Amino acid sequence: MTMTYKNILSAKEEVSAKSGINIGIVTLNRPTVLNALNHELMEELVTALEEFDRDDSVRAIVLTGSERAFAAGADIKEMSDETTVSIMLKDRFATWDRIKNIKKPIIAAISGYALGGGCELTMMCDIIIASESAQFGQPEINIGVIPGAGGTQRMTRVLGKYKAMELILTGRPLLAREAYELGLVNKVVPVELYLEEAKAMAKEIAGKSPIAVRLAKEAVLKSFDGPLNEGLQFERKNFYMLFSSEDQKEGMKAFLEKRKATFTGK
Ligand code: DAK
Repeated sequence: MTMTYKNILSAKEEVSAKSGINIGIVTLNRPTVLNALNHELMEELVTALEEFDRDDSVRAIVLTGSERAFAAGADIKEMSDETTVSIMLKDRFATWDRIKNIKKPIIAAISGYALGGGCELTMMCDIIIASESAQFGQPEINIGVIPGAGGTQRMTRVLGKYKAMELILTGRPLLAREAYELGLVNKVVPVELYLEEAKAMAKEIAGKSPIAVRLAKEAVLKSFDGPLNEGLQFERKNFYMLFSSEDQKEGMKAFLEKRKATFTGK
């Protein structure tokens, strides 16, 4: 059963008629504040993502906002009166950390503002499709703080030290084309198409072996964690593991028999 939420929308879409295979779509929905990420929205978002992660019929997830804004950051109103002690004790990052544990691929469909926490949330996704109007930035410096939900780390890993330093110290956003050239987004498409493009990518991935997709995502993310050799060993272990799946047998057999594979996720 799909739950109803106050600050987000959550829906499933079938990959093809009667396939029984779905993609999940989560839409941030606080339009009056440009989808500012308050705690209630983040709790709902994580609940919806975890629900899709548990649902065997869902093979990939699209995360999106509105045409005007994916999210203009964490909710500044909610944060403004916090003190060091109060913000530490609330431990709101625990909610954000749960997104790291989502095993299915998350494709971000971004239009308009993806700023501050909105940019950090985008960078927690696995693939990023942007509309021509998208802009990505970490403007926290303008309100006297720094990125807190991973921006200094994830942006630096993608853009390198100098570009990340410039963006984080000036607060200036990157426009979609520039973000594409620098490798922060996978694809830039006209505004009318960004959501469709992200759904198409999700549906393409949904046709693959879910067990191989899961282990591939895990292995790619592992490359951010530590030394190359450790990552290579981790990748190899996942590769070996797939040879005990039925999907590996079916995938290779189908190739040799020149037919399309039918994956069951076993
Ligand atoms: N928070 C709260 N309200 C926001 C908001 C935000 N981040 N961004 C926009 N709004 C509200 C505006 O106040 C306005 O509300 P009303 O005045 O109509 O009541 C409404 O959305 C429309 O915004 P504007 O009138 O400003 O619209 P414009 O088109 O003129 O400007 C803008 C759009 C995106 C350039 C501007 O709104 C803007 O600069 N927004 C703030 C961007 C920003 O500084 N973002 C970074 C926030 S700091 C954490 C996790 C994450 C974070 C921190 C902690 N924990 C788990 C503890 C992350 C921190 C951040 O993201």
